[in-house]
Amino acid sequence: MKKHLIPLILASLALPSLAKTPPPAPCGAVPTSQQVDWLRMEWYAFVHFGLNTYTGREWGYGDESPELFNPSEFDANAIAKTFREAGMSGMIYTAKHHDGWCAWPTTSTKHSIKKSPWKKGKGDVVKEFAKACKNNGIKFGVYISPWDRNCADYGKKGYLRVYYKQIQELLTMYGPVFEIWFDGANGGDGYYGGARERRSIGNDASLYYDFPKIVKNIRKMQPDCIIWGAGRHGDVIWGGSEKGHVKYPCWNVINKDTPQERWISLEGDTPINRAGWFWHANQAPKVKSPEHLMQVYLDSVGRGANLILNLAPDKTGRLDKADVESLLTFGQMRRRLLAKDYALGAVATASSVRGNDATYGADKLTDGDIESYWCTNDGEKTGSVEIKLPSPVTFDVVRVREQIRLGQRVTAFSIEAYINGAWQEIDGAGQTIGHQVLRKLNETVTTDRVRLNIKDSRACPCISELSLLLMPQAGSEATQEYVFAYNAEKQNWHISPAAAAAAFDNKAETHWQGAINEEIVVDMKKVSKISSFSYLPRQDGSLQNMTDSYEIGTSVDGKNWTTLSGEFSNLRANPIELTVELPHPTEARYFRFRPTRAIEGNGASVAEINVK
Ligand code: FUL
Repeated sequence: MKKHLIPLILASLALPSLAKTPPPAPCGAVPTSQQVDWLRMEWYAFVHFGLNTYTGREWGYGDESPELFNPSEFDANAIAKTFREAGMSGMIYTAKHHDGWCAWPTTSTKHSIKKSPWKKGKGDVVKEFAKACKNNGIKFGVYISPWDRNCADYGKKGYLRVYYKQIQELLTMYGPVFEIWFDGANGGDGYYGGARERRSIGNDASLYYDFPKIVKNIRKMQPDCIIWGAGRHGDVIWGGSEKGHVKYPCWNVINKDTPQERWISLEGDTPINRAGWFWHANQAPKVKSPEHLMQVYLDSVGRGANLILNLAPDKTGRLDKADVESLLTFGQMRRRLLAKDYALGAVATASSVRGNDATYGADKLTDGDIESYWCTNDGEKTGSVEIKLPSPVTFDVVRVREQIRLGQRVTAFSIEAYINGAWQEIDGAGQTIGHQVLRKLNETVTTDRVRLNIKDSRACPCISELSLLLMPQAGSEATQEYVFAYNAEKQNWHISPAAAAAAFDNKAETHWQGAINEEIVVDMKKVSKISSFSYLPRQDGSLQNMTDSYEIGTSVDGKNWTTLSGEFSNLRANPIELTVELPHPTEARYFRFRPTRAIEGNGASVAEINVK
């Protein structure tokens, strides 16, 4: 019998062995034991490393030469060790990104590492990472892009054989894979074996790839592997933004409150560096600060989801120093946050205990055991627990956990503290709990009495832990959201049309709004050598008229132009500043920028353009 097919039996694992009163029936969908184990992993690394590392692109077109991949210092063990030191529980490697190049010696395509000079074509990055993870005691997972801009058969039936083969190789050649990632980006322009055209697979990617079949096969090959995406046929879905945050309230179920309700958890994903998922030249100033990472952690793991944080090796194969520094500092902050639970062992009393049975007593909240839980009688959807400490403690984060093996139940809760002789609400906005919530308070609280109020629940609440934690002091301020890759001296430039000045004002929050194909022409007033452009898309959260394809021209005299065109990749999910390297440094006094396509709508927009 397959483990993931018997959630009811799993739920019964939560049945306390000596209980006189039976536990409550599961409420709605319950997670498989694999999903529970996965949620306990909390956070792990993403590693984007492939041909894009060498081209500076976020999405390869599919025509890049495999010859580009030749890291001189790649050391998978050093990378896995860094992740372990940071406290991460695993890593997922982009074995194949949208450009179709395979980082293992696959038999499915010629577009692979076999054609790369690294280790004379005998290298295997997947193998090295899998081994390094094992040696360092962290789990290994793979990302394998369904979209393949290299394969001539992409969009046709033939590609599916290639793709299924690739999945099979990754899941049978490298030992246990804890998570397999099926990116949602699909179809569009590409090389496609030389056709250089736009291909679409229709609105429902599941129909083309046949995700139900893929999921079935994965269960056979690796029953414990968590499946990300796969058109919601898997175990986990995207958190909804590439900033790493998941929305709150955070339900780990889809089709909630219907007979089709199914447990699917969320994963927040984000790169540690604002430059993008792959490594980019001079990205150090764009690293997110440890304090910023802590906020992302609170907004993902602290909402009952997991966090996957990307670190991109550079052209040599090493992690970027600034990225590692921030990662390790955040890792220490997280360790210190979780190191001491001030509520542990506290005396606890509840408004009501299921069947007056000590098995479900209030003290289960403070016993440090994630499986035991306090629970009320069937039909009692509200209730409270007060904890009393021997002496006052100071905290500013409250962690609450539900016994999710019995389903996700709570919909509203609040926390109170007894301060100066009266109960005061210190958090009145709690909604869902799930595996865990980390509720950061506005200020520190010192008290010896805390109360958790369950204000509403889908069924009698089953709470396994209430912890009081203290956030370590931040070393520096959270970094500002936008740091430009570089700043050109723009004050003397003549910009036409004049309204386009908003794209040259050094302000990320303003943008020029124009039409597709409407040209912005800039006279920089003197001739200089230009080697790259950077483009920041509108930052107000709207995709309307967001330019994602361009033509750029440079000129010495304003009459004769050299032009270059291309796409700005992945802006729908991650609207960050992207740079365009010119083929070689070029003398120019004038440049022009022509938006040629928008993600949505018929207009164009630009928040900022810089040249270097
Ligand atoms: C996205 C991709 O298109 C990005 O390139 C990146 O791999 C990210 C994790 O997922 O959808």
